[in-house]
Amino acid sequence: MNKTPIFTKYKTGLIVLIILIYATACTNTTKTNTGDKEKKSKYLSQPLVEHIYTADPSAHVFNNKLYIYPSHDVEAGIPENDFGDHFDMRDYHILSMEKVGGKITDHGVALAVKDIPWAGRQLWAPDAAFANGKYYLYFPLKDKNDVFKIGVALSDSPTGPFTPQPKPIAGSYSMDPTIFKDNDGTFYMYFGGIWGGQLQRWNNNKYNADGIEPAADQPAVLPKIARMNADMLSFAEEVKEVQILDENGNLLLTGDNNRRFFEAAWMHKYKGKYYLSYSTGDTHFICYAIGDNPYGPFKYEGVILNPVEGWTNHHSITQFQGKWFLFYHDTQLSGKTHLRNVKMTELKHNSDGTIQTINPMVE
Ligand code: FUB
Repeated sequence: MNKTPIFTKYKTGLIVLIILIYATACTNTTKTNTGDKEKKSKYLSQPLVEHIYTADPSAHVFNNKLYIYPSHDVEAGIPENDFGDHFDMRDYHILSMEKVGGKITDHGVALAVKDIPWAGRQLWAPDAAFANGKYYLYFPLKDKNDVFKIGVALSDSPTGPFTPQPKPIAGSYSMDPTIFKDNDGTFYMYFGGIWGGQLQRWNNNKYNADGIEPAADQPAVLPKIARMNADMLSFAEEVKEVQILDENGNLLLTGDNNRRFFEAAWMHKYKGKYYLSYSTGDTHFICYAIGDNPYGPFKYEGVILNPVEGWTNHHSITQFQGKWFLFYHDTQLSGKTHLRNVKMTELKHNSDGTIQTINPMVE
């Protein structure tokens, strides 16, 4: 009887099998890569950094370099609710870049909750300014009574570390501060946000823990403004409301969810006009309204950014190296509302001063 060893007997078959297994494995790898590529190509732009979660990008150019002041999202394990408890951020990291598309540097922890004397919890969307030879970081934070106030911290460097003032800015409340410098050198702070941002609790600058939004057919809660003192640490005037009007000159109503202010105010100036942009929150648009001075009134004009992946939509607009850019976030990396990633894309003004609407998804 022929005693050919089993390997020799089935040698050719085995080799063919091994080749087939290897080929299948390679095909699967290629498929995964193509899938990733396809997934990425759905988005208009890609996350600026991937090593940490970042959101609410406020961008500024200081000394010809672009600095982004974002929230630093973390997994706090807190269930999602309408108060935003799941956004339990503890510190800020500042990002910078020398040119569009270039290397992005994370400058590490610039300010942490544990170093803020009046801190309760939740470091939300910050903004920054340069004045008096110093950099000022403005941040919203709940105090020890769980009421949002706005704090300020100082540094000699745009990237910190920042030293917080012992108390919040007197007269400040709610969240999402943005600092705008007009051509005459005057700084203004816009702020406020409803629901978890607690703005509905404030009426005529007085706090009522039970305050709610007006009825749907009544004028909506409005964002707030205050001129800054030269020290950049205090308001120079009583906080005022910023009116946003419809095409007939009437205040936008609470029930006009596609257009009324929710949170994330930003101000930019273009050809002498003042552009107030903001998020509509539960309808997820970034829209804008135009006025003739920093206080408004502002007339609603349209949508800058359609809804992104994730519940929140939050942005800033800055000119850098001759072009205008929109900075925004979505949840491309995590698929989770509270773990976001910042992005940027070019923003274009039309010749009539309107802004071209941006779609964050390509398909
Ligand atoms: O990041 C926390 C909050 O989510 C911000 O303050 C809001 O504008 C929204 O983006």
